[in-house]
Amino acid sequence: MSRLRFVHTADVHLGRSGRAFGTAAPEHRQRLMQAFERCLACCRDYEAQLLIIAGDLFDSPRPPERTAQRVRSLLGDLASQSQVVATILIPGTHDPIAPGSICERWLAEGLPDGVHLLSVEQPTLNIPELEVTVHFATDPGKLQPDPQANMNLGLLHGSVQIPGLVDEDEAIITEEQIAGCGMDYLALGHWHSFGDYSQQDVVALYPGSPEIVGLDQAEQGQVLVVDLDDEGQASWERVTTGTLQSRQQDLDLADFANLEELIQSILKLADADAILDTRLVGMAPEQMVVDHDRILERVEEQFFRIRLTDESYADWEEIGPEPSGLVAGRFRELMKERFKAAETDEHRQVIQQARSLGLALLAGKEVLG
Ligand SMILES: [Mn+2]
Repeated sequence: MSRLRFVHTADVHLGRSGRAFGTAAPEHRQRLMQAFERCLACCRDYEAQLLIIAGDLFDSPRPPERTAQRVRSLLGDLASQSQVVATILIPGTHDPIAPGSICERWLAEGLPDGVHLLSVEQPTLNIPELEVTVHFATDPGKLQPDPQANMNLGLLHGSVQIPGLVDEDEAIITEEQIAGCGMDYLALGHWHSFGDYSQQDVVALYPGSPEIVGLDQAEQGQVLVVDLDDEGQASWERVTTGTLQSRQQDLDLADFANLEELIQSILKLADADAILDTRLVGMAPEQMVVDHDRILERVEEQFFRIRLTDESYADWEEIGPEPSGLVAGRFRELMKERFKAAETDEHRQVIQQARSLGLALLAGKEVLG
């Protein structure tokens, strides 16, 4: 019985402009590259014979030249520094083979020994040392196993069809196509989180990105180390390659006497590797001005990235009857009317902030700066 060990990654998105990461975008690009390097280290550490990159290695068809050069030389070094016999690349949705693209250039120039970019023109590659044939297809229905090969691996970049969840117009891979593709293993790319879509005796996995690519990803970046034998038995390990961690924290404003206490409690969560999603909930103390810019200014450097969502509210009924003769009382009444007339949450929040600000001003507090 022969056995193959390979590393499967996809969706590395090197060179990403990462606008969602704001000022952390350049550091995010570095983290993506570091995760890719950890993926290569994983090939060495686990003595993998094959490295598979199932599309979107780059974030765009024309990544920064320095990024492309670095990848090329890292992949070239891999063969001499590890047991990896072949590295297999396919184009993805972000890095298609298009005029002027890096993929087109690499096809024209040729790649280092042992590095292969599959294309529609050259969709299959037999690797005699491993008795493996690898296949690329844009249409999963067109995958055809090589009967001479001991093992067949398919590489696809697209979405598995999940009724109600996946748009019809995305590249769709159906369960029937997976079940009937004749491959021993389908190396999927496109989705940024791990997913197991195996059907019958076909193992079909998304490894997810080796590092968190977007703010909505909950899992840490990882790659797959897969063992496959020639009887079609597969086992795999998910190896962490990413350093970023996504976290969520609800903060109930009723727990804080003032803005400073709220800021201090966010600072207690400080973590340079965290993408923190903070949700402000509950009832704000009457005179707390929830000034988002001021909070972010104080805390944002302590995190890789922090997001603030404000879902807090004012419990108007708890305030009770107000003396109508006083300016503050009249102000409260006016704001209450407006709050009740407001039609959107956004509007209600603006009113609530205006109310807190107004009350603080009327109480003679310093609220600006
Ligand atoms: Mn992708």
